Amino acid sequence: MFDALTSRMSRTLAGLRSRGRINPVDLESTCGEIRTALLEADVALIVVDQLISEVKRRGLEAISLKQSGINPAQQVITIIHEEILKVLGINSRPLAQAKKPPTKIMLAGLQGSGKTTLAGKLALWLKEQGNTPLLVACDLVRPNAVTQLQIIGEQIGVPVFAPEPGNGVGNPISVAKDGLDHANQKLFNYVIFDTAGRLGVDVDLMKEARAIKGAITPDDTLFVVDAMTGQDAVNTANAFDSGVGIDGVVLTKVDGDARAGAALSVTSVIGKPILFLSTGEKSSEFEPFYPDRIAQRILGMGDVATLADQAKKALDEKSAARLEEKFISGEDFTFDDFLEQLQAMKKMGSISNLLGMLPGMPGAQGAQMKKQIEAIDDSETDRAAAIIQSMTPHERSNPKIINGSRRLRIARGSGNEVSSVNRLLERFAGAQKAMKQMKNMRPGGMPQMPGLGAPPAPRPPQRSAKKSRSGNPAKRAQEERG
Ligand SMILES: Nc1nc2c(ncn2[C@@H]2O[C@H](COP(=O)(O)OP(=O)(O)OP(=O)(O)O)[C@@H](O)[C@H]2O)c(=O)[nH]1
Ligand SMILES: [Mg+2]
Repeated sequence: MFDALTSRMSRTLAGLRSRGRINPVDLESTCGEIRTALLEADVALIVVDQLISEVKRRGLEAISLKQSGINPAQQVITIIHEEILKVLGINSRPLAQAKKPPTKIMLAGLQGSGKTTLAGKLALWLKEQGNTPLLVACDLVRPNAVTQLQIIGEQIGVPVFAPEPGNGVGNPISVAKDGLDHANQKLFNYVIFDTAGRLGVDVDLMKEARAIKGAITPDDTLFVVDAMTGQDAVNTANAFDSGVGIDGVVLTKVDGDARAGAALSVTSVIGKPILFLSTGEKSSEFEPFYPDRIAQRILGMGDVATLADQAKKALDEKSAARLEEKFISGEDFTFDDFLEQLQAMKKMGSISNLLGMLPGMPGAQGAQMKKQIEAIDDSETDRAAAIIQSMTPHERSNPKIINGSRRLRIARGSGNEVSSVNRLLERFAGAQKAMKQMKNMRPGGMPQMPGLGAPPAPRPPQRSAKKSRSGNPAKRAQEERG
């Protein structure tokens, strides 16, 4: 996510950090580098120019003031951070909540922007917080759109209101109204309306979306935009804002190699906040948008707060406490614990997404670490889980008994080669050893993020996670969580 931008920005900041003293010429060249980085990431020109002129103005002021005890280069870094935060954080706010439930949320956007996927993600996120969401299928244009939402609803365990054949077919407005009536009757506290998209902005699309909006009067109308759209994102957002009226923005597909800058400018150009990021195809790959965390990510400072949130969510408190107890009492780390960690990691999302949230490490060391982590692909996690699931409970808690014939049985049972089983056993032995060493190093201290603490992400992520926890972002995370 924002990879190219992040790496250029962190290089510029690293150069600045190494200086301490800077003069107006240095400031000028730093601003030039930032400007290029932002423009290459597709951030809208008007946004870039405004940001650069503010950084210059405030930077020059900081240089000329020469406050004793304050490092001017560091001050400029702070200014850059604040100015990026200003761009990302315009009118920042959480999702609307109606005084009188249900809260009505309408999704609008171009075809394929990720509305239906997002409807599911949003519903799951709300449900996990103890709400009772209802999904309403108002896309009657694309064949299968209703079925797609029904399948998603089934997967996440959220009811879907859809038109009965012959009832409301062809009329999304009456489906929306009926869906809302249903939510009122059955006391759902959130209703999410998925609407149809079109290839380009067109009159029919706007008319239909406006009519649905008029019928249900949403508390939040969210414009869903694909981060890969490029410069057109700003124009489309403008068209939807004047045609339908939007309250907030959701960026989807930010997991791609997208430069994403255009989408990031949307909020600045139309003055509406970004509320969520959609970061993958899985229902769990979704995050509320915290401008501060994203600004840190873009500047290569990592986003340990989001990482910690996801770890907490993935490894429920009970199992975390149980693991900690085991760890302290010196009990052996078993394959059952290992499996639980693997599953927690899976719930946290793909390795490459997690990677983007770790603070950047400069130079060759950072590049090497990144390569090692990337080598652990998600399919390997699935394979490891399948192998462990083919072991008997006795084998899982006593891995030492897994001899040659057992290895063969486990390999066959899980549809793998014996060599894969051998590799996993080796990795497991390494994890067990690492747990023992960690226990000796930090008596009574379970790593905060056990899901990341052991293989299949072997040692490098362990080190980096630890490093980042002691740094500023973690403190911030604690403060944010209260
Ligand atoms: N990688 C990635 N893919 C996504 C994301 N969100 C959605 N997709 C994929 O994008 C495609 C389109 O998603 P939909 O949710 O059907 O998009 P839509 O806006 O509802 O499309 P229409 O109903 O045709 O207007 C699907 O293949 C999704 O799996 C995301 O955050 N990351
Ligand atoms: Mg759809």
